[in-house]
Amino acid sequence: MHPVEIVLSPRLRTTPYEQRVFEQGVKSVTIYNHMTLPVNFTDTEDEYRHLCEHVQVWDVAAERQVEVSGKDALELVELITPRHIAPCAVGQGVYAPLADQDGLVVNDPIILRLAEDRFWISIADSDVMLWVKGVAYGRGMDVNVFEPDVSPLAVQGPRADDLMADLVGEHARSIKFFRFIETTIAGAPVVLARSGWSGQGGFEIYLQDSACGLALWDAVWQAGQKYQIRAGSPNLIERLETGLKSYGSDMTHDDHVLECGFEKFINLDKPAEFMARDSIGQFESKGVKRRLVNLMVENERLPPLRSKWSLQSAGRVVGSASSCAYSPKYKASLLFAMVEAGAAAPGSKVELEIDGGRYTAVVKGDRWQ
Ligand code: THG
Repeated sequence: MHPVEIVLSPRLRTTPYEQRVFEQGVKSVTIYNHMTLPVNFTDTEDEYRHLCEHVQVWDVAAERQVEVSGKDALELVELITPRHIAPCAVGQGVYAPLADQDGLVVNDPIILRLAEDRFWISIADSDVMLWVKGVAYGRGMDVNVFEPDVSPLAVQGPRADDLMADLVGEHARSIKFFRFIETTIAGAPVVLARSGWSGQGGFEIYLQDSACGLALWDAVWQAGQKYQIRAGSPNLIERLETGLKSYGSDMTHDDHVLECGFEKFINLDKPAEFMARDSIGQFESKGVKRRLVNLMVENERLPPLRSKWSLQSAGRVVGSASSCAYSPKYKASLLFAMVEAGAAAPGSKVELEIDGGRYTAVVKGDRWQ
């Protein structure tokens, strides 16, 4: 396949950082929540090595916020996720799958609590706001549901703490994982959280005024000079090594929350009503038919994956793989795949055929052991 250009037009939203992203020589973007999301500046492996050693700034404005505020805000947020949200403190975020009345995954956002009755649902790639507005209307709830002018900029990598301490002060170091503070950077109002889509540590700066995008980028860039900062983006190799699943690829609205490994983010006995309760209860007693698993093909560098790869066992299709990258750390191709429960136990083997080559993949545990 030759490279094909995506035509950027007003139908695809811009980000407040786009000018700097282009100046830094972005080579490829994808479309996420109807907005550009950078993919590569050099190449995935080069960017992976840099991310694991230094610090990068990522334009992740495409991780849009759906704000839910008003008297019934908590009740509405509880209704759309099987995770218990009430214990989440103001100034905290929680990773919480959204699930509909069939238990199917609508999205896998971080939910941030800005006030007792005000939340941001920081979404992956699906049209969450339309669904949430529909639920709120159907229930006659007293809430406001809208997309605020908020654009996250991630600072990720082992030097992120040093950079952020230089930029906003030493107190940045004491922000705990998935906690946030409200502050200003370069005059821009921001929410500063310790979070981000890598296992390398770092922060997400939720810019609350898109007119300040370039000023914010420039301030981060300036502070990053002594730490060899580069422009980057969520990295395919790093996220496979860390086990971060991507909604739309690794799980979709065709998949049940219990099939996607969300058990630890589900509180079936939470006191609040939630839409997926009955479905999850039934699935739990019947047992799931499929599971999202880690697969490893040792010593092979499999090609990039355009559409899902079919997986077989004993001549029968038992699932499909949705993400793949070669990991320098494990000297193996790592994959995420949805497979039949019978083929999902660590140590199980499945076969895949790519461009005439046949490979054996082994199911691995959560941390690739
Ligand atoms: N940042 C923000 N919004 C986002 C993402 C993000 N929205 C979409 C997408 N990414 C949401 N998905 C995830 C998935 C995992 C994590 C964060 C966002 C994550 N998980 C930790 C882990 O797996 O170790 C911790 C989970 C926990 O214990 O709560 O960080 O990146 N703003």
